[in-house]
Amino acid sequence: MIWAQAHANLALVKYWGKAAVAGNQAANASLSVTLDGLTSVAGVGRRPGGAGDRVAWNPPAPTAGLVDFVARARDTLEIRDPVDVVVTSNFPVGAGLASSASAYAALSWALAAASGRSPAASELAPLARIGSGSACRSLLGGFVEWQPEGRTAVSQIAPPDHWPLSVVVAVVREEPKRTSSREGMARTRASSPFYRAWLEAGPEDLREVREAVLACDLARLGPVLERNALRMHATALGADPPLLYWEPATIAVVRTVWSLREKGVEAFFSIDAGPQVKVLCEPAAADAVASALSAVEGVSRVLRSAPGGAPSVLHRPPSWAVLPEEHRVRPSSD
Ligand code: 2P0
Repeated sequence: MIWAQAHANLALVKYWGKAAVAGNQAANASLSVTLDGLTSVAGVGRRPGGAGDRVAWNPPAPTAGLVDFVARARDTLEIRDPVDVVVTSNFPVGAGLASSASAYAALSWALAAASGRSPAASELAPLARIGSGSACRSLLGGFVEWQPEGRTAVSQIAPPDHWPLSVVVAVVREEPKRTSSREGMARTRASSPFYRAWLEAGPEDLREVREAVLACDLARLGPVLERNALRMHATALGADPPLLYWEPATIAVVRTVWSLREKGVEAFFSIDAGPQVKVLCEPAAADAVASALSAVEGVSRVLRSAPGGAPSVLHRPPSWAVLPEEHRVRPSSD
């Protein structure tokens, strides 16, 4: 098996809407930070003479999309042998923590390595996007911009050590979300009267966030971060039927962040297509933020992260990887 890992990413400016469903082409530009510690691992093994691809997603998740993706990827990368594929993550899957982004970035990376290639992130991006649009941003470390087609698709605007931010994630629901991002985006585009305004407001948010990131200016980034996330959810709430990704604890965490700021703690939130709340702060404030979020009723756990690096090939899967029996690494095999 060839193993690769990739990290999740948090969009500071959200991708919400597609110009084209085929290949998950974004309708709007987005900007993310790759998150160290929220990691997916993919293993790919070629099986010359095998009857067909075999895929496993641990913890178990629907694999139909994964099977189609592997077939497309083998075609693109000219891998003629059937493959064994296993994908696993060290955080809740399908719950609005960008698990599909890290999973498809890791899998694209592992498949490219299995094909004997080492393409640049921008070359691999169209493939990773087929699995999950936001996966193309996880092909790079640090702060990453994804421009809609016609311009350079993904590019790093700053490396991970440019700004050692802390990202504290309040997990309020571990189960998979009720409506996928894919369905949510399609419904929003088709039925929300606010969708056009969302797209029109995007370039200004992107410009401000890019400048704030380059200047490492949290006081400037924070208000735009919150505004962009809330506008994405407002647009989705305007869909018919409406999309409500929040739980009561989501709002309780938002209010906690606002009250921390009133007490002088510089912390700002973002929320993706799920109920979890991600809070950005300087590292010196991370302990205070984590302890305040842990105390909110309904928060099941708090994860801590920081800007992370690009995907990489691993010699063996990490010890946390939950793998089917045949892929487990036994101590004696080292
Ligand atoms: C983002 N999200 O920019 C936005 C914010 C969720 C909310 O990208 O349909 O799994 O596979 O392209 O990439 C999640 O959507 O959707 C996402 P598809 P994806 O991070």
